[in-house]
Amino acid sequence: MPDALHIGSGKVRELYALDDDRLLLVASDRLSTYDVVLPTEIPDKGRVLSGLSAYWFTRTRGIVPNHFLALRPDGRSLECVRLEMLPVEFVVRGFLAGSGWVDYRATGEICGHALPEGLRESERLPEPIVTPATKSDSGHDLNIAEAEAEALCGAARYAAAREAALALYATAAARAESCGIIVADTKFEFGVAHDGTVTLADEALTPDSSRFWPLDGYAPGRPQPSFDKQYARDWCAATGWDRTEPGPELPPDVVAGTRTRYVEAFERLTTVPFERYVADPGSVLCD
Ligand code: Q0Z
Repeated sequence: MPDALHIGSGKVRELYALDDDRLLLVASDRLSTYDVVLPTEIPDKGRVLSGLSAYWFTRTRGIVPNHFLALRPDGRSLECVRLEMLPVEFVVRGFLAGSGWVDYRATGEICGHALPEGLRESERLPEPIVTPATKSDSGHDLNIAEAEAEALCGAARYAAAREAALALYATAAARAESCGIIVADTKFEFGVAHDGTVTLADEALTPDSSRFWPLDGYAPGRPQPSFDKQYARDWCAATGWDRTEPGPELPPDVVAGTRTRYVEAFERLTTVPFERYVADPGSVLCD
């Protein structure tokens, strides 16, 4: 990236400054499971995630403004508006999974949302809820109460982001379900533009920022397989790996199976053949 200054690294993404007002988000082909980045890459994973994010950004502009400016010809880099980020992640949960299930089993609620008794693991919630989280020092997400998130963001900004998150989830989850994919939960990040507008940022509605489950075979009362990562995760678990660094190298068939599932999610959601996207990344955009 000769023309850009590297300003941050995520587990599987890199962030560059293009100038004072614009950033470049680059999605690598790295895969993280059980919080460990595996030594083997999944070819095209970064393109799948960038293409999906760009697809959702152009289709949800009418719900909330977002930071997306352009998709680069490599299909894995997004130019975006530099914002002042809100210090809170907006997790929307439509189903009971992950830390939501853990908290519900322990306390009967999630982030202060009282829920009916007797819900089963992976069950659809009566209605989607927002469960804000902050990044703890260890790098893990820490669920917080909505009142706490409101204090961290400011009440007006919190309300705007919260409403946008719920509306985005409703639109995207309905679309995904019609494509055979359950969006069990998803994480949004928002920032504030120069003029004060609360703006959707980061990646949106990708398999890395969401829990995607196959609708086919969905049954509450047990954990659901991840639409995209399950092959790799199952294979890692079967090796007896203790989930500490370094993770195991994936064999070629597991790499290929995992890639196929990422590409399948992309094609089901966007209806764009992945090969067309590679040749012309603009094919996922609208307007
Ligand atoms: C996103 C992250 C990544 C490491 C900062 N539009 C924006 N304006 C200002 N800041 C950000 C954004 Cl998206 C921003 N992150 C998350 C992404 C690598 C960290 F690719 N951090």
